Amino acid sequence: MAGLLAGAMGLWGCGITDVTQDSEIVHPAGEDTITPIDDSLIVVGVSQVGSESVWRTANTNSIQETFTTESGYFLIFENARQKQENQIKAIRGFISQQVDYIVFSPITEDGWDTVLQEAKDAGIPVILFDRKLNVEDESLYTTWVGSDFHEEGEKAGKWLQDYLKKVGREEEEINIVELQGTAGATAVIGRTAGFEDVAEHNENWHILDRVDGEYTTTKGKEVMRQMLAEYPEIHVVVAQNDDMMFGAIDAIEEAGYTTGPEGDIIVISFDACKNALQMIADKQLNVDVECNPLQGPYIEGIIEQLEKGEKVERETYIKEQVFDISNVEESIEERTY
Ligand code: GYE
Repeated sequence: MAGLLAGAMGLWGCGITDVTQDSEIVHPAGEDTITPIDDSLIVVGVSQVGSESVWRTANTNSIQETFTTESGYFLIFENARQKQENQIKAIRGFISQQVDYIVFSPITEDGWDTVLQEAKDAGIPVILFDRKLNVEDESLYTTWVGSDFHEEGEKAGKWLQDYLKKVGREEEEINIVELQGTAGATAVIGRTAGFEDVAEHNENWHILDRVDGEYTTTKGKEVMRQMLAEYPEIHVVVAQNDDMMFGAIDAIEEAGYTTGPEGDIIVISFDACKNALQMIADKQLNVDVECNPLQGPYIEGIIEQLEKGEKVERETYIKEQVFDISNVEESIEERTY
């Protein structure tokens, strides 16, 4: 167990830790607050990507609700606010505090070798959740848990293929635009490639553009507006998360078009949060490929195994489904995020 102090001045170099409003340990700016780590608990340092989306908030909540003192954990939670340098800083902080486990979702895939070597040298196991990373030495992390993003992209493509057939449009020329999330993130790489694999087999599909919408509603709306101005005929919008989809549909409606099964533009989304599922029921959105953010219990399961000295799987994929008008009703009620 770690016997040091969480967020102690000096350990972090510049005085105030970069913590979130969601943080378990808060050090208000200017105050020399020190929260002692409880040695009897398992100390887990979590570096989260940010708070860009509904998905991310649900993911954070799941982690914070799992790693409680009642369950035997001392959680140090850091929000990197979309910056890799903040994640690296947080991980270095976890190392100097001698946490028992470093848990993080890498914002993008590259650039982790040095800091993870430092974690390895300190003997601290690294558990990745949600996104993956590229390192030369695979032993720099213990395990990963998250979604099969390539499969998610493929599911979106296959849904479109089946749908166009069903409505008798499989021979038509289909213009598609994609709104992508954070450049270099695993979810973007996988969803884009998975969709592309299906698109390749449909010669009448034309991917006109792929634009970075940063996974946010504001940016999603902005880039959708630009694409509507640039391309006279868009038949399908693929938004790589719900937040960008909300913004895109706003922009489409403001431009005088409609969306959904009875509308002008087919809209495909990812994540499947409650509001998006409701939009399927309301026939505003065609389909949503689920990405499950409730990963806290999976991470805890891995830590329990490691605590017992058991070998863990190198990768754990979470099961997910596809929602459209045919199956959405029964799932809206039980959705918690
Ligand atoms: O789809 C998006 C979030 O990495 C799976 O990041 C995650 C993605 C998710 O901000 O909403």
